[in-house]
Amino acid sequence: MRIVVLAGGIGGARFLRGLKQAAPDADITVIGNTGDDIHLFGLKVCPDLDTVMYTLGGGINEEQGWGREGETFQVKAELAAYGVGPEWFGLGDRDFATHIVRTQMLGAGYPLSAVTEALCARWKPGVRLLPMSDDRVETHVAVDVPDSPTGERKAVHFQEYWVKMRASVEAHAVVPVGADQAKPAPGVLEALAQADVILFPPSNPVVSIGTILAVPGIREGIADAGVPVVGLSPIVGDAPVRGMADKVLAAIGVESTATAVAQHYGSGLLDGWLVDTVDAASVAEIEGAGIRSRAVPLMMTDLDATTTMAREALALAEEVR
Ligand code: GDP
Ligand code: FO1
Ligand code: CA
Repeated sequence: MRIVVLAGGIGGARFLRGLKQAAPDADITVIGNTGDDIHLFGLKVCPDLDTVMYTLGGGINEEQGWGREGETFQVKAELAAYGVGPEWFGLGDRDFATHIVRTQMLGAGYPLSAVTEALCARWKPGVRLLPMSDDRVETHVAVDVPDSPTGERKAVHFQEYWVKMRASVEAHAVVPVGADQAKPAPGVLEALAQADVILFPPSNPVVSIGTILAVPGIREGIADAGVPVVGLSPIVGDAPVRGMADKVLAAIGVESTATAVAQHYGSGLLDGWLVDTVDAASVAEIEGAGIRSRAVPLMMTDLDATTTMAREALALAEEVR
């Protein structure tokens, strides 16, 4: 079976661990979000690709969910001693090596997809990890300029909004800058066309899956595949399980409920949608919107629970096939 998964960082990566257990013989292609990518200290950092690669390859900091295990921060301290920031983004010494190799290869002319394949040769994630695009896409967030008498707004990089500001102020708009001009990376449309099932893990609907869908051709590729498309809600009991997804959902006028997110994707895109058992009352409304729905436990507390979630997603795909 060929499975294609659209993934952000932590939610996507953790789900993929369960999916690999649930379908050990499947051929899994991951289309990763690159809208979170940022250039720092002259290096290209791809947080979501790295989170998937490290999580599936056994190098992730488990508690944090991003970055390397056993990390140290000597380079960061030395940079700070030179007064070189930003200090709000924690790049560790081990992680730095990944960004150095990536940047060196990009400088030599390799596209991001080839670089990602090369990095994965070390980590062996057990899936084919493709960036959504080889072209630069950067998510920016429109926020108020503090204390502006004229109500001015400015755009900040997604990482500045998420990590530095901790999404503490209202997001007026979320814009995947460059997405409209971006092309799907080599292999992306081919994987969709050959897929037997397409899954949306419990990733951020706006800045992870929404960004991937903003690359022209990907949404069409999913629809044209003509196979079951099943998602799992990242919203449980009217709040994100982790992180501040509610802030970016509000920016696009979507409530933080499992139902609203399903309706946002819509029956034109989604065939099935899993909600958590605490949201069982939403199933009828989601089905009313033309999307088959089931309520099952959706907390990725351990590998067994996550594997069961992946099995439920594959079972729902068979039901709607
Ligand atoms: P990011 O790029 O690191 O933010 O990761 P993703 O976009 O892949 O996933 C983020 C989303 O995962 C958040 O909106 C969380 O609500 C969701 N999430 C994290 N852990 C769980 C979980 O155990 N269950 C569910 N249903 N969602 C989760
Ligand atoms: N997230 C943070 O909250 N603080 C950090 O200092 C931070 C550093 C960082 C370094 C490398 C990397 O791959 C990811 C990192 N993240 C950090 C996570 C990253 O910002 C994620 O993209 C967002 O948390 C949401 O997707
Ligand atoms: Ca992300």
